Amino acid sequence: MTSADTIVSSLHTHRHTLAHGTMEGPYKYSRVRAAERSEPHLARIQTDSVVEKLKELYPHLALEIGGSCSGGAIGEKSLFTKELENALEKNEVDLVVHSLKDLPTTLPSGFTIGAVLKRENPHDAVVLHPKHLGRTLETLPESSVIGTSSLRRAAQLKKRFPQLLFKDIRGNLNTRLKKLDEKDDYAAIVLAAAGLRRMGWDDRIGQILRPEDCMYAVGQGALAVEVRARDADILEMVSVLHDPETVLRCIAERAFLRRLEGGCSVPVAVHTEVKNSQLYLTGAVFSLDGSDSLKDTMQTSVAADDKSSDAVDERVQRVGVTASGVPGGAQDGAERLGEDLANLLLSKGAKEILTVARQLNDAR
Ligand code: DPM
Repeated sequence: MTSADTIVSSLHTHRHTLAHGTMEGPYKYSRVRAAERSEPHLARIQTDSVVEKLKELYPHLALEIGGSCSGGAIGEKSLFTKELENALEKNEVDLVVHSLKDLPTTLPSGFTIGAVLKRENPHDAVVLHPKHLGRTLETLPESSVIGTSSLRRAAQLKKRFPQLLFKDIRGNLNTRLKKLDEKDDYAAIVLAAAGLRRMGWDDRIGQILRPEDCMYAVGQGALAVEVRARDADILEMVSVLHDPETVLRCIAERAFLRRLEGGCSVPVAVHTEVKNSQLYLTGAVFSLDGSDSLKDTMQTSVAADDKSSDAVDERVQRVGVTASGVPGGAQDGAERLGEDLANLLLSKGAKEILTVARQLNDAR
C-alpha cells in the first residue's frame, strides 16, 4: 500500500521518540498482563506478537500472558469478546489483543482501543486446492466452488466471477485449510492475506485480490489492543504502538461503517489510502448477490501541520479508538470523512440495499 512516510514521521513527532529504544513504562504497574487467547490459534499468535513488541519497548516491565480464555472460532466473536472484556473489567488482565475488524464500531462503555498497530496487507487472498495450483479465480474451471462465509466477499465475487459458485465454509483458519485440502468440496477459499501471513501460510496464497475484484473489510489487517478506558497508565503504555497512518485510515473506515449501522456481517467494503497528506476513502455496499451496489470515494486533508489540530483533544475516543499522539484535528477529519461518505451513500439508497441484504441473510 502507499505509505506516506513524510506524514507518518511528522505525526510521530507528537509523542516521545522511540528511536532511541526503551521506555520506563507505566508507573503504577510493575506487572502487566495480556489476556491469554488459547483458541483460535491466530488470536494467540497475534497476542504473542504484541506482547513481544511491548517487551522490547519496556524491558523493565514484567509482561505476562495470563487469564486464560478459550473458545470462539470465527463467527463466535461477540461471545468471546465479552468474556475477555469481563476479565479486563475485573482487572484479571490489563490488555486484550484483537483483529481490529472483529471489534464493533461502538465498544461497551468502560473500554477503548488503546493501540492500532501498523496495518499489514489488508487485501483478501485466494487459497487454492492443491490440484488447482497455479490457477486464479479467472482461470478456475467453470462452476468451481469457492468457500467463504463472508457476505462481503461473496457479494463482490459473485458479481465479478459469475461462472463460479460460492458456498459457506466455517471454523477457524486451521479447520478451513483442512476442509479445503482433505476434501473435494472446494476448489479454493478466500481469506484475509494478513491472517494467512500471521499463521505462516504465505506460501498458500495463490492470488491477492485487487480492489476491482474485492474490496476489504473495515479494519482488516490491523491489530488492536483493547484496554480499560480509565486506565491512564496502560493507555499511555500501549499508545506507543499506534501507527498514525493506520489509525487515521481505520477511524475513517469505522466511522463509515458506524454511520451505515453495519456490523461484522453486512456486505460493506472499503479501501483507504494516504497520499500527499490526503486521506482517501472508498466505500461500498452490496446486495447479497452483488447485482446491486453503491460505491463512492471522498478525501480529506490529514496534514500534520494543520494549525487547527492543536486545539483538538487527541485523547477522546473516536469510533472506540483512543489515539493520543495522533493529531486530534486529523482524527476528527478522518471521522468526518467516514460519516460524510456514508451519508452520501445513504442519500443514494444504501439503507435499502443493506436492509434487504440483512433480511435475506437472516432468513437463510
Ligand atoms: C469479519 C469477517 C471475517 C472475520 C467478515 C468479512 C471473515 C469471516 C469468514 C468481520 N471477521 O471479512 O467480510 O470468512 O467467514 C477474521 C479473520 C481475521 C480477522 C479471518 C479472515 C484475520 C485478518 C485480520 C474473521 N477476523 O478474514 O480471513 O486481522 O484482518
